[in-house]
Amino acid sequence: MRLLTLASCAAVVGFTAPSFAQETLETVRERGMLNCQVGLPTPGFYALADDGTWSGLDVDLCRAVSTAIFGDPDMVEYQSVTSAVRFTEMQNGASDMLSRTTTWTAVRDTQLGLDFTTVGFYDGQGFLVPADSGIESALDLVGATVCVLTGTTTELNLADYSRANDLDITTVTNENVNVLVETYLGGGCDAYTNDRSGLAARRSAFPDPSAHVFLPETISKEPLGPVVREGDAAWRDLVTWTIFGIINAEELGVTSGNVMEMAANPPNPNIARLLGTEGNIGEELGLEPDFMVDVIAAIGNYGEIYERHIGINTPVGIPREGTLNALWSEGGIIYAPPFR
Ligand SMILES: N[C@@H](CCC(=O)N[C@@H](CS)C(=O)NCC(=O)O)C(=O)O
Repeated sequence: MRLLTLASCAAVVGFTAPSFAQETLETVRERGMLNCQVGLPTPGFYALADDGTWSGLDVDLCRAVSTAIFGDPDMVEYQSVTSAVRFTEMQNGASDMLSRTTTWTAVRDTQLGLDFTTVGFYDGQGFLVPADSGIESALDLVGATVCVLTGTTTELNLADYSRANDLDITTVTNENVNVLVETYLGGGCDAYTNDRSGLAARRSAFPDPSAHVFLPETISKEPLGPVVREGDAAWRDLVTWTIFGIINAEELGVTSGNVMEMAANPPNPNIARLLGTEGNIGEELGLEPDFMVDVIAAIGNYGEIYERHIGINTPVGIPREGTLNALWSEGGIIYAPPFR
């Protein structure tokens, strides 16, 4: 553990040298592409179609940033790598941002030369078991084998939970989520654990989703959100405020359908500032004054994004109402500071 810490510190010294500082936006503009890191294709969050098109909630955050910069959601090169190497690919400069169901933790934020922007989805770790297994609670997993992805918070939480509850769980690990899911479906472990959203996403692509059920326990907090390199405050602001813009848009009732009309004739000062007809927030971020008009027209507001990719009318089917991921004004904790 000590060695690992030292290694990551060395990486920080090596990779957060001033060469990356304060120049990400310039680099992205010169390249003409945003390098946005996602995971191995996962329904709802970063799904890959046969024609090579990416889509999903996390993908839409890449597309939103691309639109904010270029006025075009498609100026993105998607970099799909395993969870185990995701932070290295940020540290070495390969990716400009990471948007892939990544949990904000103290160690990741303080020891890797990276910065979390904000939370795009509040999650927690759960367990999936075969419906005919007879297992009804995570506390029934005494002496069980559990499939878990390498290099994740999932792995660490599972170890804590097993120890705290004397479960003596044996882990079956792999860094490739596809191999892991095949192992679980082939009976190679008694349960599969991940963020509950990740379990819902995977289950939606199982041959028979209804043959697998969630156990009732949620054993951790997993606030998921995009990550940037430390040392470029302007870039961090750009990514963060693009996401805050999408959340504010939902709260203010601005949608992809009405944004043009609202921009032409803003019904109130909050909407005028969000859409750049008042104030200079866009310019301060190095963007056009009306960058949020383009973003909302191309991607929609937070609610539209959620319902399009993971909402109850999609195969992933994660309810929003009554959960942490509802807007704060509707009983959840999705909340963005104001555009002013
Ligand atoms: N949130 C955890 C787990 C991330 C994770 O495992 N994500 C799921 C999807 S929600 C997955 O299958 N990822 C595939 C991949 O990253 O390649 C973390 O940050 O360590």
